[in-house]
Amino acid sequence: MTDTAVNSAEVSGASPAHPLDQADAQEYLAGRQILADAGLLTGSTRFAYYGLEEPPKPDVLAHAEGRPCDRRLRAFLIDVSTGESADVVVSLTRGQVISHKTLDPLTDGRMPILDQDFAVAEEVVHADPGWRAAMARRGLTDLAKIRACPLTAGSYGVADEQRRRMVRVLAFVQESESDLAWAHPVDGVAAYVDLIERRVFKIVDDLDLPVPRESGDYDDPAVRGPLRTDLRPIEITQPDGPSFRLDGTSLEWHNWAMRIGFDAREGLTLHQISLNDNGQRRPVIYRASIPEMVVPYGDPAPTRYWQNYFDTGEYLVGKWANSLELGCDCLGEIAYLDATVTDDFGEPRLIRNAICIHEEDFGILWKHYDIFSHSSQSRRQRRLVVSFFTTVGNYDYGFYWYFYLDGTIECEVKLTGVLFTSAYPGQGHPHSIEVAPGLGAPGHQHLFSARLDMMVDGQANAVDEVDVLGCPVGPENPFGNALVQTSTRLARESQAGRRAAPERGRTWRVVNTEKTNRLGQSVGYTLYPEAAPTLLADPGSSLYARAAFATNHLWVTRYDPAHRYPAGDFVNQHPGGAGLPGFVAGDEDIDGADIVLWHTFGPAHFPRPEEWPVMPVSRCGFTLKPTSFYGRNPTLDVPAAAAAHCREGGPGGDREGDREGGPEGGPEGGQ
Ligand SMILES: [Cu+2]
Repeated sequence: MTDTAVNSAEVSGASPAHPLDQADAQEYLAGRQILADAGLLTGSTRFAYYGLEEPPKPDVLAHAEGRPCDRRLRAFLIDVSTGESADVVVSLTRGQVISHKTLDPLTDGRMPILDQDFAVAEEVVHADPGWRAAMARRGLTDLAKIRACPLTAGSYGVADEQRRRMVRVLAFVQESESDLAWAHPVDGVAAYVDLIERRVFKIVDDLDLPVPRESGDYDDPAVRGPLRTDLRPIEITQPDGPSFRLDGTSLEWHNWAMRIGFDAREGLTLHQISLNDNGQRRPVIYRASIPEMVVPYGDPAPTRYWQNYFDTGEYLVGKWANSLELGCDCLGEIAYLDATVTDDFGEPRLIRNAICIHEEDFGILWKHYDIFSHSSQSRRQRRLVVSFFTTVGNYDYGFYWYFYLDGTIECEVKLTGVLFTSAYPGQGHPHSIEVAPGLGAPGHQHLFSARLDMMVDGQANAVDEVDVLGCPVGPENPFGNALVQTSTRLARESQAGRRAAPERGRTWRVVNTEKTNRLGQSVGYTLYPEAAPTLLADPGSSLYARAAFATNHLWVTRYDPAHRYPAGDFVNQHPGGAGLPGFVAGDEDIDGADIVLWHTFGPAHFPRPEEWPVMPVSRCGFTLKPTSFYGRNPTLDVPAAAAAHCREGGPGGDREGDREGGPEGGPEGGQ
């Protein structure tokens, strides 16, 4: 095992190599200086977000032909003494502020949670006599043992809430430094904190259930028991090194090429994903990311009905990315990329080893024993993995993108960490599951939105909804066995808000309207959804308007550089209606256009006791497969594994001379 970490701070110099490269520390500082020179930074200014303002797609594509791109940064600035907020873009190239928009929080929403809000919320509730009295009534007087969790407030049309930058605070008891506070929720008390006035303006003290006692300290021998001793080592070795090549942020592996980006809000971003097809570079996706997720909880209790966290738009998942450890988080021949984000003051902070890149054996690619020729052939699949992990409060999310030898792309989110808990109200409670004595875990959903800026063999793309149907008995189908595949073009944005239909095997095919394969079929890539429920909250609920993106599995929009976030730019306390409903309001033509797919996925999660006190990884995601993109199986050129017995083949099988010196003939073998 070797750690071949590439330090992005070292590779990026004064001018970045590519317009999509992450902003580096020097650039953040230079942008900060421009903001300061423009008089936009005072002692009470904080950066709620600071990141690269990517050039629009036409500019990036023109850059490949030598046209330079303006290098820009976007900053969300908030004055924490007044709450005044502004969305500002600076040009590093021109050394000036390009745009400055002051937000109206009642209609535009508010800035995401700041780092300092965690400390402020705890300080404020600890100092509040009403909250202390509520704790004391429950026998909790040692404030040092009470953790306060600042939770985004949502928007419920309450005037006294709308006018404030606020969080709602739930409390947990942490008995000792290593104790898992989530095991001891102080249920029934919610403090509403005004983050600008720095005070509690309301306390909801609703019910009095005992604080669950059982320890959740999963690393405590008294809780976990003795460690298993029968797990023998598994080591992954690639004696000749991995088959990918990382040059700065440009990544190549077998026929795949792409650029790796990272953003404080979205986390990992993938750009200009393409395939080499016999020397021809064929684009597939211009940009792929997961720019939003929401976790709505389903407990209607007065102290919980508002629990629905937009982890990306409200907390910024990229900012909370983990530094990954070789041998623990990532196994094998790993390359890492660092990420640079900034703190509340716009000062750069390096997250070492934020992005993990490696390749994996993935079992059988294809296999056949032929009963007539007696040829026996088998090839092994492998995949390139690009991933990062982030921690948002109690939950940890791993975002994994997989690229396979046969052109398949997969996105998988790994959900782990600790369940959000409540005191369990008693047997038969319909909205939560008892996961430890007296400890409840409310049912909830995790709804992710993937933004897939498609470019299948060029920019003239369209989406067909493809269903599979059985046919009734009739003159053309006398025995009732007929199957048909139906294909319906989603020609306008208003027709492209769609839901999965597992009973029809529904998929969505992105086709190029100008190019065909050797069989005359439109070249395409098919999106295979997992078809978990869309947003289950009532259509009349506040959340339904705020998370409108999650009410469909699919949306298709015409490319617009301003359409980046499916729940809008400023999600925190936004009253609703931003993002996708607005993007499709113009009902643009999307047939043969430059289009973006937005795909909602993720589970409805009623926890199991086996997910307590720390949750084994649960997975969700989606798959994209080439469909008529090629004219036949594109992996016939993958050589058999190197082991001699893998190369034997039957009488009509393995042919001499085909096995040496192939570009993908890396050592591989075994099961
Ligand atoms: Cu969950």
